[in-house]
Amino acid sequence: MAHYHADRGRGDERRPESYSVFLSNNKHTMGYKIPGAAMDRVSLLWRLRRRARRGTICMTFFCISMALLYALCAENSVPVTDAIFGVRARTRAQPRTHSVIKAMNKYGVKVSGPGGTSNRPKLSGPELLCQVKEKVEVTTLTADLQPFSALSWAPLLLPPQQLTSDLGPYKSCAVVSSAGSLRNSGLGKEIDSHDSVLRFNAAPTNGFEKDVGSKTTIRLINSQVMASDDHRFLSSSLYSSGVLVAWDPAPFSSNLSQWYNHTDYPIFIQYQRYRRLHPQQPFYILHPRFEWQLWQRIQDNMAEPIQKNPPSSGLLGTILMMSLCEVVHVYEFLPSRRKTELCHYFQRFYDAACTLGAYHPLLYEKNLVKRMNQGSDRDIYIHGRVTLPGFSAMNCTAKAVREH
Ligand code: NCC
Repeated sequence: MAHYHADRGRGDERRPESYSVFLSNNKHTMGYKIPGAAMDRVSLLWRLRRRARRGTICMTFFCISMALLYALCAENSVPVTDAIFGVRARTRAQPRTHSVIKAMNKYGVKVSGPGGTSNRPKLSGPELLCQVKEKVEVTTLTADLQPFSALSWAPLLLPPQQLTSDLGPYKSCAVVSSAGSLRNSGLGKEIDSHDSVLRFNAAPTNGFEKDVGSKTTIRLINSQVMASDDHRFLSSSLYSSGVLVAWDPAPFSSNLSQWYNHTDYPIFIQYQRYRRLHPQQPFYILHPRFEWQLWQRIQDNMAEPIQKNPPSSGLLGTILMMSLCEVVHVYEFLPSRRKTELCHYFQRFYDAACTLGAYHPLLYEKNLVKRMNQGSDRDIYIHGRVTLPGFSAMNCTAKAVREH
C-alpha cells in the first residue's frame, strides 16, 4: 500500500488494470501477499476515485464556462438562453458611448434658453403642455415653399396643403411605440378602438394583432427607413396603406434650401420615387423646424444638457397626434411592468438603448412626456399607457393654467 500512496501523491494516471499489474508484480518483491478480494476492493476504490476526479475537473470546467457566458451576456444585455440558442444580439449603449454621443454636435445645434442647468424654473404638467402647444408648430412641407416652388417635381408631388388641414380632427388617437414591452400586452383591441392610430417605421401589425392591433391610420417614418435597402420602402406592402409622414434630421439653423442640399439620408429622391409609384397615397414630409422646436422644449425643461440630435420618431409622432386629436393615448413609450431590453416587439434583438436612447434624447423625451401625462401612474405601470390632451382640448389662458 506504500506504493499506492506514493503513486497517488505523484498524480499517477495509470489505468486500474495497470495498477493491479503493478501491484501484482510488486507483491512478490515487497515480500507480502494481497488477497484477491482485497485487491478487487482496492482497484474498485481507485476507479471510483479517478471517476470522481474526472467529474470534478469536468464540473470546474463547466462552471468556469458558464460564469464566462453569464458575464458576457450581462455585459451585452443578452439573455443567456438567447446566447446559447444563437439569437442575434447587439451591444447596449455603454455609459462612455453615451457621453461621446452627447458631446457630438453633427447638426450644429446652438444652445440657448434656460435649459441644461438645475436652476431653471420647473414647469407644472399643464404649463408644459401649453408651452409645447404654443412653441411647437406641427407643419409639413407644401409645394409653395422655397425652394420647392422652383423645382419641377415638387408642385406635382408635394401636397398643396398642410397635414393638419387635411387630416382630423379625431376624437381619440393611439400612438403605438415599437417597444419590445408591447409583447404579451394584449392591448390590440384597446389600440384599435381609437379613431386614428399612428405607428412608426417598419413596425408591422400582421401576426402581432393581439398586442398591437391592426389599424394603421398614419405611419411616421424616418429617412433612414426610406433609404435603406433592407426596408424595401418602395415595394413593401407595409407602407402602401394609410397616410405616410416622413422626416429627416436637418441642420439646426438651416433654411429649407440648405437642408434640401444636405439631407441626412436621400429623403427627397426616395419621396419622389415613392410618390410616382403610389400617386394616390397621401404622403407628407415634416418641416424640420418642427423637430428642432420640439428639441428646444425638451432642452429648456431639463436640468442637464441633452443629446444635440433631433427627438425620436416617438415624440414627433406623439406631438403630431396632439395637433390632430382631442385625446392621445401613447402606448409603451413610458415602459410598463413588461419593460424589457428587447428592442422591438417584432424582432428578437436586444439593446437597452432602444428604450433609453443613445442618438436620440429619448430619456429626456420620456421625462417630458411623464410630466405631461394626465393619466395615472398605475396606467403606465400596468398598461404602458400615457394620456395626453390634444391641443384643441387645452385651455391655455393664464388663469386656467394657474388654477390647474
Ligand atoms: O426603433 P424605432 O425608432 O423605429 O421605434 C419607434 C419609436 O418607438 C419608441 N421606442 C422604440 C423602441 C423601444 N424599445 N422603446 C421606445 O420607446 C421610440 O420613441 C422610437 O422613436 C426612430 O425614432 O425613428 C427610431 O428608428 C430606428 C430605426 O431607424 C428604424 O427602426 C428602422 O430600422 C432607430 N434605430 C437605429 O437607427 C438603429 C432608432 O434609433 C430610432
